Amino acid sequence: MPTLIKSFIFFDLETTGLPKDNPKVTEICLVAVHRASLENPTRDAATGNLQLPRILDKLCLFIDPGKSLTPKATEITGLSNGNLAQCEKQTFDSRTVALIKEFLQRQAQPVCLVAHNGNGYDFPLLKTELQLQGQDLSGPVYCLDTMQALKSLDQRHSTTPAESRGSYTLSALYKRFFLEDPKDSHFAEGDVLAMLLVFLYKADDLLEWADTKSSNWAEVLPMYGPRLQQTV
Ligand code: DCM
Ligand code: MG
Repeated sequence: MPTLIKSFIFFDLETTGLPKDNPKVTEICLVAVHRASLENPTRDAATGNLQLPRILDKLCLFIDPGKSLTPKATEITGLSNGNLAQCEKQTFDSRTVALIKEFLQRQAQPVCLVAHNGNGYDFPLLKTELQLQGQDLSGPVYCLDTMQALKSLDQRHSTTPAESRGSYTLSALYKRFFLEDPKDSHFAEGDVLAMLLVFLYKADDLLEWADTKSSNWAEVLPMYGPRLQQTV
């Protein structure tokens, strides 16, 4: 069980496709927020609406995936092999790993990675990309899947099964809490900022969840291994 998490690294990956496609990353966005900003969220003076914290560190990178995007992935993300190549984006290489590791190490420790459906998608795929470079994150890094945590919290507070309350996709939760669609869905930064607002809406519960129930990055299994990598 972790000690008090100091920094929360909200992150999202856009990719070439679904897990069955052995996807590669096309875009990664990490937004680091100190615990203090989550404990004391700011609100718009006029409307009372939750605001994004003023102090956010961001690392957003576009990446040449080295394999074809599925038509669906291109449709929803607006990214293609063509536009990534035209902008001369680099592959997910050892320098990408170094940037991510430096970014994490810049934050107050310990850190917790936060991703929506992270256990099912983002954590295992990031693990695969790191392993393809023969690397891994160092130091204690915790993980929190906001989809799983919010489902379990609803379950804890009610006898109604979480599933019967409707969808737990990021856009469905955002709409439930803020009564409008999130901006820039399927853009990594858009998804991260929507997730951060969803987190802020349930911050007390989720902070406690992170401190007591987050899992350990070291235990994340890769989505697939180097031998299963397929290129274009
Ligand atoms: N994805 C997909 N088809 C979908 C949904 C997602 O191929 N119907 C892949 C491509 C996205 C990635 O998953 O870049 C991450 O999804 P999201 O944008 O929801 O974070
Ligand atoms: Mg996304």
